[in-house]
Amino acid sequence: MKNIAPAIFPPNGIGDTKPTNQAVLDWVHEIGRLTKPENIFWCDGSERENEFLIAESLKQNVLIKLDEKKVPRSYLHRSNPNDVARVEKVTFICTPTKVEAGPTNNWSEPAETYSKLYGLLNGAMRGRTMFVVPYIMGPPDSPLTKVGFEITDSKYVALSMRIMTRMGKVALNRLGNDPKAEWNRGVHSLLDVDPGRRFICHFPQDNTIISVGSGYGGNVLLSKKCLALRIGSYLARKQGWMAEHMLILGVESPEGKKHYVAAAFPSACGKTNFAMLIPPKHFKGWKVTTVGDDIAWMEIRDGRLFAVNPENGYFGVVPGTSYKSNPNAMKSIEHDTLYTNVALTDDGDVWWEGKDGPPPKHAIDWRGNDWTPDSKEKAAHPNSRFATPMRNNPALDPNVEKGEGVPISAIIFGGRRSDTVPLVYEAFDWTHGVYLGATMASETTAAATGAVGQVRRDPMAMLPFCGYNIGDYFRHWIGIGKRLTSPPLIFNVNWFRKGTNGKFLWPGFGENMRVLKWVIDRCEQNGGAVKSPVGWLPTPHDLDLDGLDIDHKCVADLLGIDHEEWQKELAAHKTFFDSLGGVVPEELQEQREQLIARFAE
Ligand code: GTP
Ligand code: SPV
Ligand code: MN
Repeated sequence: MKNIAPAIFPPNGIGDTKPTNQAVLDWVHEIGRLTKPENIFWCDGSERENEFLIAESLKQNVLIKLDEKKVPRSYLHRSNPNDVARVEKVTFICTPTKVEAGPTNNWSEPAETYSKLYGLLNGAMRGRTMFVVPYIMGPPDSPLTKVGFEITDSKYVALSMRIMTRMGKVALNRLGNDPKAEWNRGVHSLLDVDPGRRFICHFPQDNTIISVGSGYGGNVLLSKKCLALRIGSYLARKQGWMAEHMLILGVESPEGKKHYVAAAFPSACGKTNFAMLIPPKHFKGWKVTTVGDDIAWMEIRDGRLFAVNPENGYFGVVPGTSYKSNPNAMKSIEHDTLYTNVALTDDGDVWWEGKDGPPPKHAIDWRGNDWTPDSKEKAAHPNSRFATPMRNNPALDPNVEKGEGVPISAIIFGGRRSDTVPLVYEAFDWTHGVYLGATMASETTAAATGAVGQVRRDPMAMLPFCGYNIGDYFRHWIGIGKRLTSPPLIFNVNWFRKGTNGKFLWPGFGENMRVLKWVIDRCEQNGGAVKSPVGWLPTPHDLDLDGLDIDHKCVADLLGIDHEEWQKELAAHKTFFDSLGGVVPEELQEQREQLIARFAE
């Protein structure tokens, strides 16, 4: 069989920074004996190492260099067309009992799963280089920060990890020499990128992840969904903190008053865009800054919730990104960016559906085929992504490296709902807020394989990422609220409500500042609202809509609560809770009854 990842042979001084921690060395040698690589490459995160890996990747066609003037120091990678998104049906939580994984996860028995995976890994790296990637998640001096090691036979993974995490020596320093120190073991092999031999398995009790048969994003950058969310959420519950699928942004008023907000939207539902928002002209003097665009790790201090972004870069959705929709993202990806599955123009630039300007007359599509505007296929895959270091973001928050994190004033939940759910409303209290999160739903997107556009419940946007029993996860949320003396206010938003013409009612993107402003007003106790069965609702007058070209009817539709639609929604909440088979905490069942009662009033 063809070797899809041939070994590379670094000169002296590259790839030879061995860790000194004996536990790490023992584990690497164990995986080496199993996978039988040609050689071992110990990553240190240096510039020289990066240049060498890029040069070798170009030779092996793992990367294509983009035009140096158009997109400096940037590259295109094409993944296998059978391998373009997360695959939830082959993602497993391998806890000793099925109950620990709970009703929303695929479960498989740990010993059997290790044995199956070790079988697949046996000799899997023959003729390949095994990269050992040390990394930390979180700022170097944060109490929340975790150390991980990812073993991989993919150069694309090694290069992406350098962007997405703080990688190399910084991790070796943080780990030190204690053989009992806590660190995550991640093993990844492309195998032969066969969907039939693709598994992403998590062993929370062993702080271990094994991923085989994929070379794509969330399946293989084990720091991200696997460690920071699935294993992270498991550790968070055990250790009393939170690991959430949330962006973190800072919002500063013209008077200099600053709040931080965290928001959980499901995959490809607007976190990156919201985190990089540029306020419209009318909001002169207001400033929004990005702490993180995908993951928040939060802990309680002085009765408040503090958050850090464990990541070092953004792995963002490309299609739809333009100077009109998200200028900060566009500036972030103008240079030093690793693109996956976008189109390549004849002059060495990248292109995608929704980019500014006219489409190119000819391009090479994400599969590597000729493409013209008349082609039936999309030029860029709908889940094509950029990986770019967060330091590229012109709106990066100054406190992003702060070890203690930033204090969170509000938590926002939101999904992609064409009907039923209003633009914004506020929970009556923390437990009601947990109910909003627990019952949120969203239309599925291209971020995971499977049907797109189907409404499914996605509690706290964590359905694919909660590494343990969802009932215990809800209990953990309720428990956190009890420990907070100044809890964040909790909101729900929906940028995606549609009118009878099938068009979005709300302009979204930068205009979401208008909703964010109301959220901040509520935090400052000076925003108006009316009581509705679902929560505190702004009236059209409570939202600052000055300078926005939107008619009254649209605003009324956006804020409307249609009782018929909500009767269906209430039934869907019940169906969802029932489907979880008795794990839902009593507090949330009570919330559901209170909601029904409010509708009956
Ligand atoms: P993951 O990285 O998958 O977790 O996704 P994300 O939540 O960061 O999603 P992202 O911000 O990349 O948005 C994905 C899609 O939603 C893109 O196609 C955007 O154009 C679209 N989108 C984002 N914000 C808005 C908005 O306010 N309104 C509308 N209509 N679409 C939006
Ligand atoms: C998501 O799907 O929520 C992502 C992209 O953030 S991936 O890292 O591929 O999972
Ligand atoms: Mn995500």
